[in-house]
Amino acid sequence: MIEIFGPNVSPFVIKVLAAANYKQLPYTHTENVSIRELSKLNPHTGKVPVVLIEGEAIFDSTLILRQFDKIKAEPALQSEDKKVAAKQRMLEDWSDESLYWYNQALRWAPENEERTILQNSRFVPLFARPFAKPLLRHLVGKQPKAQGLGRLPYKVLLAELGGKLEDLELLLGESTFFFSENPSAADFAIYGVFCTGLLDGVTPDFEALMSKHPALLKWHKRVAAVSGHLTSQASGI
Ligand SMILES: N[C@@H](CCC(=O)N[C@@H](CS)C(=O)NCC(=O)O)C(=O)O
Repeated sequence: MIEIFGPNVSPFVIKVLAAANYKQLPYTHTENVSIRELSKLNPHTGKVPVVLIEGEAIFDSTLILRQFDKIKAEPALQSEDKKVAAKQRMLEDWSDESLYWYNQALRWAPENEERTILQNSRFVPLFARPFAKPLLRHLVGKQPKAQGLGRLPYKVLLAELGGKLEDLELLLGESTFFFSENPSAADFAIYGVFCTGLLDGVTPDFEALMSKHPALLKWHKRVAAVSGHLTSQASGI
């Protein structure tokens, strides 16, 4: 039994759900997890997603996907070709540890912050809703500034993110998925970030940047199709 915890607005939760769907693993999904529940489920990082597999808690989307492959080998979430698999792992990590922060910096920039807070308020318990704004700013909003990208002037941030999308389009080239004809953990990681960027009209500038990359939009639809995942709900397209 696989139990997935974490909200659909998190790129890492989307990554895990999409991968589970692609592998046709049966699971349950609980979107709302209180901070108290989360600290019990995942005392190590206190982050989502966290997944219970036969009662054992696994945290971090990368480790979760690796576990999925152990439970069910096919279809695999990385290539059989070792060199291709190495590139896929690098790209997955870059998406999780770098691309994610461009998106977070964008979401929490003054230009988008109100919409981000509105989108996230539903995860704040009712009794704390009046304090949703300072609470979310404190818990999540300050992170991109601590990481660094949140300190870039908005225009510079947009230009840099635009450059990353151009690079991704070049890396994808004529291939169906990144470095392969089959999707891997790298595709699901980037897919998660794009879904969040395109969700609920929170970051219209991300949508504008994406519209300049029809090949990436087509790829995004391909990943949505193979994972049967959230096509209308989270992909925003
Ligand atoms: N490397 C982790 C990152 C998980 C992560 O940063 N999750 C965010 C939500 S998108 C979170 O839980 N943030 C709350 C916090 O940092 O306390 C993964 O791949 O699962």
